[in-house]
Amino acid sequence: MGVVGLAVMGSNLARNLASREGNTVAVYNRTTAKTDELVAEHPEAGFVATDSYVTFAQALTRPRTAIIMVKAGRATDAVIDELVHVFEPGDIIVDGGNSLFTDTIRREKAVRETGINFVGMGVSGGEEGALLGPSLMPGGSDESWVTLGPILRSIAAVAEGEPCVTHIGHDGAGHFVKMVHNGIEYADMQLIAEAYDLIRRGTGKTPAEIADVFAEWNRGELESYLIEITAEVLRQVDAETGRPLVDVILDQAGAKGTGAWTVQTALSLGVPVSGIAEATFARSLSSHPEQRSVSRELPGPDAATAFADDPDAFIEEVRLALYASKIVAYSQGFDEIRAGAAEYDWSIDLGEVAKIWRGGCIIRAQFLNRITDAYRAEPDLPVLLTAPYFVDALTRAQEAWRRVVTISAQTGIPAPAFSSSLAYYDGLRAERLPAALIQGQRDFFGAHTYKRIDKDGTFHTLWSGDRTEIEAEDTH
Ligand code: 2AM
Repeated sequence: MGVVGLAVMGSNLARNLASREGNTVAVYNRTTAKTDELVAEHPEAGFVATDSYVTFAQALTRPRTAIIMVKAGRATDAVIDELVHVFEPGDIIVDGGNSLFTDTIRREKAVRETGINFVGMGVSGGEEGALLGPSLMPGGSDESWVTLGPILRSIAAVAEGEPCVTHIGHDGAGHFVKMVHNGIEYADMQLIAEAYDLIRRGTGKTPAEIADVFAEWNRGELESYLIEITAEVLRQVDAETGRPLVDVILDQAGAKGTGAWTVQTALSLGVPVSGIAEATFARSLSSHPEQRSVSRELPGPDAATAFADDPDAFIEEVRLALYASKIVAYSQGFDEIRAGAAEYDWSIDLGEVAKIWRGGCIIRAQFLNRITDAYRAEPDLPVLLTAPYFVDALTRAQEAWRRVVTISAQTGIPAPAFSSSLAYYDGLRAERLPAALIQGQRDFFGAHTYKRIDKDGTFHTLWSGDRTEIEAEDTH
């Protein structure tokens, strides 16, 4: 098999492939110096270096399998164009980059015409995951999965004895699921960040002390890679200033765009992923120093520090609020996958998706087993958080969750993901929503009509006439 694109992710994935019994890996990179460097640095890998697409194709046994690991976008199209010329029907081109799923749908369709298989594959786990075992989310045809399955199983992370890879669904399904994975990751990170901020300002604890809190949490139901690394980051001391590193890092969060894709797609699908959206917007807000500097004098409560009377009790409430909000974020993310599958005609096993996220990837956590269990018990579960396990957890957490959101509002410590998750939860629970009033307003200004709770049909009130109600055509 072969790998095209030898930046860090591609190099590491190639080394991972080469380290498996029986594999010989051909490598190609546009800039040949990088290929030579990789091959020289890793003689143990036994790479076959190639310096053109023709020699790359010649080096592969058929059906040829090439994994492309280049920058998503135009570079991916450029490489596919080249490979299509040197590959033959039955060969497989895998795009392991962070491609937008609609690009993958387009590319799969175009490549299929040539008889070559195209597989868009989400790869999660960063550089280390690529080297030691990532979580893999391949889409593409059933035919390509027959060849790819064993290869991918051999290089994927292993969680509880099972490789973290499954055939997600056709064409763009793999990249879609990877996209939502990243959106959930944004939400998870934001929630952890809000918890840290509330604890720091609420208890006056130092980052190192809060690191201990997270390390402790990592032994309970919040156990996850993100909680684990949070403790590591908080414990880190800056060598230059001797201050906690977190205090010298500029507080403007970057983003590569997958969170925004998740939210944009959710908007198109009509899925309320409010936790993911708040997390994405929170990064945007942080990254506008010019707006933040002119806003610093806006009125608010005096910045209270160490306001928690009982720090340990407060920390426990924050933990519960974090857990509840996390359940909401995952529930929303799975809702988006369910809606995407319906829209694009993919058959996606949601329980399997949770399973392959247990290892290798950034959101890996024990917690994902509960999601798998929930979908095993009820594959058509309409709202993940209504599964019995999550209802139990939310029942335990909800009072604390409300108190933490209240404290956030009262003290002026922003907790957008905590509060919007709670609002979503209460929206779902509501017996009646003010959506009825919105329907009334829409009917008033645009004759958009409404339905009634007590009889079938579609109605319109003659607002500018005598305000009697008439039966109307259904125009939405
Ligand atoms: P390079 O080393 O020649 O720049 C990440 O940037 C990877 O994508 C690198 O391996 C890079 O190759 C590759 N890449 C970027 N644009 C490319 C293109 N248009 N064609 C082929 N590879 C490209």
